[in-house]
Amino acid sequence: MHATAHVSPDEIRKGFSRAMSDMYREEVPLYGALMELVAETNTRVLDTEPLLAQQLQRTGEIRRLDMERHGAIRLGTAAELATISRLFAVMGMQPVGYYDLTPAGVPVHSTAFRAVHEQALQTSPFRVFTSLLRLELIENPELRAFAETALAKRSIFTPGALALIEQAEKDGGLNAVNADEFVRQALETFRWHPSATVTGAQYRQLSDQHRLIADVVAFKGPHINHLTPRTLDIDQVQAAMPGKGITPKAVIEGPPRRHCPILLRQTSFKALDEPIAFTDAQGSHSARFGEIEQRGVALTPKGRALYDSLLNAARDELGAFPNEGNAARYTQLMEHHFQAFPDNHAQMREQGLAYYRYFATEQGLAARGSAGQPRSLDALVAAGHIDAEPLVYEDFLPVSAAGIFQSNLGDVAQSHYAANANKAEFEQALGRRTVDELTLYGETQQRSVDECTQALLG
Ligand code: OOG
Ligand code: NI
Repeated sequence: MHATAHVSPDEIRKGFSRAMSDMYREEVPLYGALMELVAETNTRVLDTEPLLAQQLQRTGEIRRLDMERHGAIRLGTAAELATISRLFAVMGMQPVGYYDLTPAGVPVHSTAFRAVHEQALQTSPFRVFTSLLRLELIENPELRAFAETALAKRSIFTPGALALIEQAEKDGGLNAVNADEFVRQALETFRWHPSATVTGAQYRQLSDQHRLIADVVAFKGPHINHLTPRTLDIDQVQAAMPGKGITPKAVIEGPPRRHCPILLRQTSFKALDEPIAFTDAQGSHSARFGEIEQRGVALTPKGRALYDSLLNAARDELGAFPNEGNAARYTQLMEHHFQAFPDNHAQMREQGLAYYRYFATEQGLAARGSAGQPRSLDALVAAGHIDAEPLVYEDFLPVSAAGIFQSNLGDVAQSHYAANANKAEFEQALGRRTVDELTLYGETQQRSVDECTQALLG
């Protein structure tokens, strides 16, 4: 290999994801316990559900399952967001989707940085839910000015990281030595700092305005606040958590339990208060938490509209935010309303509710060129010449994210903001457009159709 050959961005992301997981496991021992629980559960599920194991084998997901995780950070300024976008680009991650969290009383809007091609996702599916604080939503002008000044003073990237980002942009990549150094330098941005940049009184003022504002403004950098492994059965993990000394939130976010999982189900647990040295006193802050997720098939616009309407109907009928007191009723209402969502892949596919990946079968390949070979996709699927496998959802859900934020910020003294989506402003801060996730799913599905056509009819 040539000495200056570039490491693929996918390999850099894979290395970074591993380094981040190691750092977080060291910082938050409960994360290690959760990882073990998820690994045990996944092994058991694969042993007892051969059809699921076969499906994950077919799509390749079985090989990425162990390394599959997402994290989350919260940034303070447009400049921070623009630079993190460049940092993630070195690892082949692009900002996908736009999420407005203001309806849930959280003063941020967000995107998810992730790989966008199925092959790149296969190498490393690592994603980071990235939020930008909306300082304009701080009502008190003095506090807003204080927050702006505090954020203007900090620099969340090491000089080494900034230099390597520039080098990667200039040269179109990084060699092996620089890629390793990049991972080390980039990791520093996500590290936890047990000391704050403000006084105890200033922290309280920020926190009284909103816990999230204190979490962003009072610290040197955007510490990673959770790292979430992917489980194949979230109900099993949720039930086993108390036995490991972990108390999960009352309800699992997302769709109800189904035979054929759709989108994303998530549950989280509150992290402990951690000691913080303010500039003038000792105190504490709770920011870091644990979360698990189960991923299902990605939905088309039609499927997503049905999901949103059923979720809204269940929540309207509940008449309150889901909590410990109404959790059982919420589950019941969700199961009831979601009866209107077909729970088998053949129907979901035929009704155009979900995305699929198509694979030519042995039988199909053997019949290639024969007289009776069907020509249309549906006929080839019906004849067993092509398998349709669910295309996994790679993104997040705004209502679920709001539930995760809220359970970890504490429900006390929640602020209320008018729904306030402003994608244009977010993209202005980001310095580029966000990628539309539905386009990505459509493209992956189409590529798989093209491959089948090539293999069977080409
Ligand atoms: C992000 C919360 C959202 C998810 O998985 O939906 C999230 C945060 O608390 O910063 O991580
Ligand atoms: Ni999360």
